This record gives sequence, C-alpha cells and structure tokens, in this order.
Amino acid sequence: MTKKRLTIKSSAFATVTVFLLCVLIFTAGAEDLPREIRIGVAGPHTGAYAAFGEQFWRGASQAVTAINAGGGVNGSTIKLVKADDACEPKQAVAVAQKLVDQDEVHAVIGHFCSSSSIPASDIYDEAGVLMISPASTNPTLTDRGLPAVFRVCGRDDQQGVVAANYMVDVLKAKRIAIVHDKDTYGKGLADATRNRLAALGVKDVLYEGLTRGEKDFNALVTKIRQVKADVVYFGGLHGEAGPLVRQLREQGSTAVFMSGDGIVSEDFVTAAGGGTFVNGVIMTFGADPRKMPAGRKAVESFRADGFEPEGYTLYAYAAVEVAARALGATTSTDGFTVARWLKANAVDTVMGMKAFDAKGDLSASDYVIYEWRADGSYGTR
Ligand code: ABU
Repeated sequence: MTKKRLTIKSSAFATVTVFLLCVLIFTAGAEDLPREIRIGVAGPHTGAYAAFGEQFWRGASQAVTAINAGGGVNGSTIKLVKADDACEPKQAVAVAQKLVDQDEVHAVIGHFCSSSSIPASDIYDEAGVLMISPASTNPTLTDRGLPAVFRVCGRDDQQGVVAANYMVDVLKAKRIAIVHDKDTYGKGLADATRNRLAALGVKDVLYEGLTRGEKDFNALVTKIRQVKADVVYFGGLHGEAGPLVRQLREQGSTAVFMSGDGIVSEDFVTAAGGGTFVNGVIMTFGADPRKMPAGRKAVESFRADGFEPEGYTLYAYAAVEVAARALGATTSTDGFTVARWLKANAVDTVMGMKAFDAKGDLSASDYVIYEWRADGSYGTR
C-alpha cells in the first residue's frame, strides 16, 4: 500500500473515531423519558417579593399548558412543582433539597433572587439536576462553573455598564448617589455600576447600604439631599425602591431615580404609593419580551386571561421551553447530559432563539433603558 493511501485510510479512521466519540458524549445518559416530567418553579411565591414569584408561576404554567397541548416532550407530560424560597437563602436551600429528595424533579426553573439561586445551585449540582434561572443576574451564579446551571437573563456586570454609560452619556450626571440593599444582587449591581462609573471618570458623591424590610428611609434621603445628588442609583428590589423614591419626592428632591431589573413589577408602583411617585424613574432591563414577534401569541393569551406578562413572566416561559427542548432532544433527565446539549444547540423560545456559552450564560445580552410613567406602566425610552 502506498504512503498516500495509508494517510487517507488513517485520516478516515480518525474522522470516524471522532464522530463516534461525539455521538457517545452527546448520547451518554440517553434513556426513555418518564411519562411525567416534573419541573420545580422556585422563587419568592410569598413575602415582600411575591410579585416576581407570580411572574415565574404564570410564565411557567402557560408554557407547560402550551407544550402539553402540543404533545408534551416526546409524548411525556410536564408537571410543575411550586417551591417557595421567599427570597431567603436558607429557605432556598431547604426547598432545593426538598425538590431534589422528595419531589424528585427533573429540572428547576429558578430561583429569582441571586442570593437564593447561588446556594441552591450547589444542591442541584450535587444531584445532577438542570437549573435555569429566569432572573438571577449576579455574575457569581455562573462564574463558579457548575456545569448544569443556566440563566435566560443577562448579568449585572453587563447591566451595570449600560446603566453607568446612560447616566454619564445621556443624563450628563455629575453628582451620583449610589444606594444598595446589602444583598447579593443589589450590592453586586451597585458595585458593577460604580466600577463602570469610575472607569468613565465619575466618582459617586455618596455610597450607602439600606436594610431590606425597612420602610423609613428619611434619614438617608436627608443625606442624599445634603450631597446635592442629581441622580440616585439604587441597587435592590421594588420593596425598598418604592418607599425610597417616595420619600425622596416628599422631601422635595428632584434627582433622577434610576435602578435595575429588580423593580420590574407593577408592585413597584404600589410600594411607592402611586404612579405620581414613580413617574420618570429610569431602569435597565432586557429588551421588552412582550414586543418580540415570537411571543405574540403567548402575550395575547396572557392578556386574554387578564394578566399583563410584565417583568420576568416571559423569561420563565422561555426557561421552561429551553428545559423541555433539551430534555426532549437528549431523551435524558441527567442534568449534565442535558447541559452539554444546551451548550451546543440554540433553542427557539417565546423570546426568540436563545444560545448559551460554556458558563451557562446567554451568548448575547440585550439591556436597554426604560422609563416608568405616571399611569403605572413602563416602556422603553
Ligand atoms: N435580577 C433581578 C433580581 C433578582 C436577583 O438577581 O437577585
């Protein structure tokens, strides 16, 4: 045999070997799916941030209704299991353990609060259960490299850059006060924004933490007025953002109030005491999923039920679609097998195509600027 023929034969052999290895890697763990696929929906279903739990539950439920009506996942039906962490890290770990041990879920959509998602992800990782958070934006969630942890939202090191750029480039802010709620998400977002401001040559005139659950921020507001802030940037959730912006206005401050995706619920308006107080508040959030063509039918269906699919509702819907698609494609409930597939394949969702990087983050983030209006709604600026 000539040297050339030998080379061709050995390269064909190598190609076939690589192909077989790929098949082995991507089908490892392949099995028949159970007739009932159980998916946990973990988040704050009660407590101060329950509005986000409702967004999750409504979004996930509607996705399951649509998927089951369309034949399920390879013929298996999905059943959701509600898990309430109340946005408390210890409770999040407890409900994660219950989802794994007692409910024997095959995937989890959740949690909402990054301070819940991060410790809970260790439980899912140990059990080999796929986890997809619709809303936890703290970078640590995916930076730890747990293979079966995903999110269908952006990260605060992306969101903070968009916020800081806007304050400097558009608002022309000169005196920025930064307030956070000392929680993983709120402080993390405030710090990411602060870092970007520093890179742009802007030093904050005040940097302070408040305590979650408190409602009287008048002493803090007095300080903000004393430093003559022209913008107040808040890292935290609507439960504290509402009273803070109200007390700012009641004390006569006209500083622009800006925050992130932690206030994207109509409960922000209630917490502030009405549309007058939120009017003009600026926030960052991903491009409005309600306006995406892929979600038109789903949005109509929510509205027909009398529910406005605000905030993270459609993210939860998309997270269920991602999980269902990957479970169906791999015919496996092993989180690591499913995760390998997801890192190699984009998924068509109610929010368009979603592709993931090696960490489980979205390949592309789409933060934009929104403004709250006096009628209690929000829209892109
Ligand atoms: N990203 C909005 C708030 C949820 C969280 O990340 O804690």
